[in-house]
Amino acid sequence: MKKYFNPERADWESLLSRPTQTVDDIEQTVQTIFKAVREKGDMAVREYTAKFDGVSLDSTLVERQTLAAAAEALDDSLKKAIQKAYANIWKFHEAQKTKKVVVETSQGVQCWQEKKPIQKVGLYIPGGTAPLFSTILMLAIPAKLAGCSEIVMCSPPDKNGNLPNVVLYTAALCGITKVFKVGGIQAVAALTFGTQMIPKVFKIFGPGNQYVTVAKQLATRYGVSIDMPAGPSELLVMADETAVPEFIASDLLSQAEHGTDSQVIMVTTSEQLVEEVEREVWSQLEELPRKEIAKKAIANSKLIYVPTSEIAVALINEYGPEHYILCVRDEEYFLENTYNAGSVFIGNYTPESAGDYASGTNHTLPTNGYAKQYSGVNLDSFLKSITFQKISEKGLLDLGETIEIMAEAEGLQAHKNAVTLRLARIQKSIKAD
Ligand code: HSO
Ligand code: ZN
Repeated sequence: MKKYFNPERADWESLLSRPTQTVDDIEQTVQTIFKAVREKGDMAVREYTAKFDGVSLDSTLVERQTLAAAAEALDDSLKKAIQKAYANIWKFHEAQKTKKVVVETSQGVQCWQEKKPIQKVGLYIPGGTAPLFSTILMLAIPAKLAGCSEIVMCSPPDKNGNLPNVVLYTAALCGITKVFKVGGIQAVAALTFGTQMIPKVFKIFGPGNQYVTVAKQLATRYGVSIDMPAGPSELLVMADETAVPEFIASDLLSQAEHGTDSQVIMVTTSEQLVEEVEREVWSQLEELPRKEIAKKAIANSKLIYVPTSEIAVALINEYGPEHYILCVRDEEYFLENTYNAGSVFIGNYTPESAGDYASGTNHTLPTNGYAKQYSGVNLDSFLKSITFQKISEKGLLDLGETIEIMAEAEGLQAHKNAVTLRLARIQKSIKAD
């Protein structure tokens, strides 16, 4: 672990920098696959599935019976856990519904704003050694609550052409009916253009490796939007002498085990904690099944001592962590003054794992400093706000001149006419009465 004691401000930028990822070589591959899927549809999707996932599939669609049967293959304890997480995530996201905003801005001028669902959404769930089925809950539940009418899920098949039962069970529980055994760039391309089997969607959600990330970026050039630019997992723990070193170490390792490129940082105002946490990390690491992965991330991790809370908060705001754990006496000070973080976990008994799985908040969050301008996935990610207005004759009589003057000043005569013609008719009918 790298240790820093009261680093100079001038060094913060390099201290907090994330490793840059090279995308140039990936982009060429992504372009080729997009072109093939656009031109040949499912045939290309199946070809790339054979090439990258090593399995030839007649159909990429998971049959309804297969979805329904997955429940039988799972332990009751796992199903109960998923259901409990489901209930909490549902509750928290349901509470994010807002009422429509109705305002009469001036007499006879009614304006309102109402949210409508994005009709078609695509959810990407990565595969690999440990598929994160919890992400299905995080994406499908708000999609359902928002009222999206087509929710399509894509996830890469294993060598036998299957998806794990827990993935199928969770998808079925969330009411996803179209699940495709397609992963990687070809999945994102299929969701972007649509194939004979896979519907084209309006927005694509979900994490993925570098290939998926670049593919999602390319999708935006074809008019499909995406949840956010994704990057490796991050955690920043802010701790003072009230923090428990073992707990901090366990939290740092929980993110480190995601991948060798995970970013974990502790900022502390207690010099002593630096040594204590380091010792704990190495001892807990030895026991982890994924220690080889975690070790690499831990080797790049940083333990930073700063003398005051003011300096700590400035540093945290400059970094903008995806996950932010706060184990300090003066919680209020940090909560009030931290502006840049994806999701905040407060107190010694709030591990980040709670938000990753089951407390109710979403775990799809901005990384790479995007917490400065992006929110994590939430109910609004699946909605659009539409504005409406209805103006009465009286309303236009009152507002018309304002519009005419402004249109004239912008040199847009047709805009002005659209008002003038109507005002003339209203005035004529007043005279006739
Ligand atoms: N911490 C991950 C989400 C996750 N963790 C899923 C476990 N399963 C990114 O926020
Ligand atoms: Zn996690």
